[in-house]
Amino acid sequence: MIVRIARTLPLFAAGWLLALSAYANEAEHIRATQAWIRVLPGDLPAGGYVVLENTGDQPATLRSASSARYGSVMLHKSSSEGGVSRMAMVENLVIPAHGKAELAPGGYHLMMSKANPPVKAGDDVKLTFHFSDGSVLDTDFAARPANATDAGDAHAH
Ligand SMILES: [Cu+2]
Repeated sequence: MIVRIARTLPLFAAGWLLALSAYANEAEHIRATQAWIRVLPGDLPAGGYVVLENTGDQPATLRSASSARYGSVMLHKSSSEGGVSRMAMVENLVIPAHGKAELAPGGYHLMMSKANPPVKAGDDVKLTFHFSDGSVLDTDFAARPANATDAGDAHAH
């Protein structure tokens, strides 16, 4: 009996650890590129844009983002209906296996406000993405001026 328990327990523990590590790794498979922020004048919220690429065999679900620099970071989606543009909060953004999700002007974006200290064009701002399994991914965003339409040369490597 003792022998049987001794043999079973390590196997059980190993299987449990394997399952846990296979599960808690959404962020490991995500590559963030072309990360930039459009800084608007005054207290207007800034838009955050990035391409999230999933190199894994499982979909990854982005739940939220945060930053030490901004008091508030929200995941939004813009849409336009009959010439009227709207924004809605997004609970989840799924990045398909071997696919990507693009956060770009006019679509999904991060909406960031309450910057402290204020963010100006040329700054690098760290944001953290939070995935549904609790894993996180830190990404540096290049702050660009209000008239910018893409990541520019700053993070085009
Ligand atoms: Cu928004």
